[in-house]
Formats: sequence, structure tokens, C-alpha cells
Amino acid sequence: MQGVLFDLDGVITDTAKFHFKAWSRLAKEKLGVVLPASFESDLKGISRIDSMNRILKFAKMADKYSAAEVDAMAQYKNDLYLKEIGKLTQADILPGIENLLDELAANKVKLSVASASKNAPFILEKLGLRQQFDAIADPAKVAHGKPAPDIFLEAAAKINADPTQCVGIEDAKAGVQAIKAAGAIAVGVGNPSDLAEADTVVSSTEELTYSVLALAFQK
Ligand code: G16
Ligand code: MG
Repeated sequence: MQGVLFDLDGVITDTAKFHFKAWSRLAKEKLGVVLPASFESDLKGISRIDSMNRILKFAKMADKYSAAEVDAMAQYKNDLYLKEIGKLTQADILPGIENLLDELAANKVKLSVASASKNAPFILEKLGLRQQFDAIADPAKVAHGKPAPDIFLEAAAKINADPTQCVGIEDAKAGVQAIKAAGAIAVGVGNPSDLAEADTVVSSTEELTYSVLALAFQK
């Protein structure tokens, strides 16, 4: 196992609730619609602009706005979101993650972030974890979002690792598909029926240990 490629939202910290709060406010204020609760999980791992387009489709306003107007709405959502994540601290790191990062570093495994979020460096800084990672893949530099493999391939390349020698960790179905498409070993966090394509599934981040990842890798 040369490297571990981490999803951020749902694996390192839970930002989905803040994304949902910001999207809900945008949808209400600018589009006059209430987003159903299912959008919180449906938008996991989906890029900002793709999320915006899904919301416009839900509001039946897909063709109503120009590209510049859609961008401005996505920017408004991001401003709301930034206010929320500005409050993150070390206490918001999901259980077991700090221990896992220490164990991996002690075993000389390189650590890279494969998040769809352009805010990943800021979030890691707020959590006090920025220095623990060897690299953060830039989602602005990849052509296709999850479930395409691009962000995981970029995350592996940034630590000079062969993707087939890496384990990827994801909480979203599209993310697990992206890991598999990149040729890496997929460890899912969550419900096994949602993440059936993963090589190994654990129910919570607390169960993520070096030995669980090493076993998944050897499978
Ligand atoms: C995260 C979230 C998505 C969000 C995306 C882009 O993905 O799960 O809901 O839309 O990032 O975020 P931003 O607007 O901050 O660029 P991941 O890949 O970390 O699970
Ligand atoms: Mg995620």
C-alpha cells in the first residue's frame, strides 16, 4: 500500500449538513423552492456546478438562467457555505481519523486528498490537519467529477503513487465508483447496500484503522 486517497466530506469531517443548509437557503431565496431532505445525501461528492444544475432541474428552472446567472447563484451559495465552515475546529474531525492518519504516517504510507471540494485546503486548515497530508488534488484541474476516476488519479499522481497500489476511502456511491474506475482498492464508509461496489465497507470512520486498510489492500 503506497498511498491512501481520502475523500473529505463524510470521511474526514461532515460538511454535507453545511452544504445542504446553504443550498436550501439559496433555493428558497432565489428560486422559491424548498429542497427535500434527500438532497443532503444526493449531492454528496457532486461538484458545486453540478449540484447547482440539479437544484435548477428540481425547481423546473433548468433553462431559465444564463450561465453567468447560474455562476452567480453558485457563488452566493459558496459565500453562505464559507460562513459555516469558518467555524470548524479540530473537534469536528470524524471519530478515528486522527488516529488513522498517525498510524498511516508511522507505516510510511503517503496521504492524499481526493475531494470534489474547492474548499478542501481551507477546511483542512480549520481542522488543523493540513500538515498531515502529503498532497491535495485540485478539483479545478480535473475534467470530470466523480464517478469519473479523474480526481483519484490526480490524488495518486500528486504523491507519485501507482493508483493500483493505493486504497481510496469514500462515503458516497459515486465516490466508490470513481475509486474503482481509477484502479484503486475501495473502502466504503456507510451502508453496505449503498456502497456494494466497494472492496470493503465499514459502518463508521471509527472502524478505519491501518490494519483494516492493509487487509482490504491484500484481499
Ligand atoms: C464535496 C461535497 C459536495 C460538494 C462538493 C464541492 O465533495 O460532498 O456536496 O458539492 O464537495 O464542494 P465545493 O462547493 O466546496 O467546491 P467530497 O468529494 O469532499 O465528498
Ligand atoms: Mg464524501
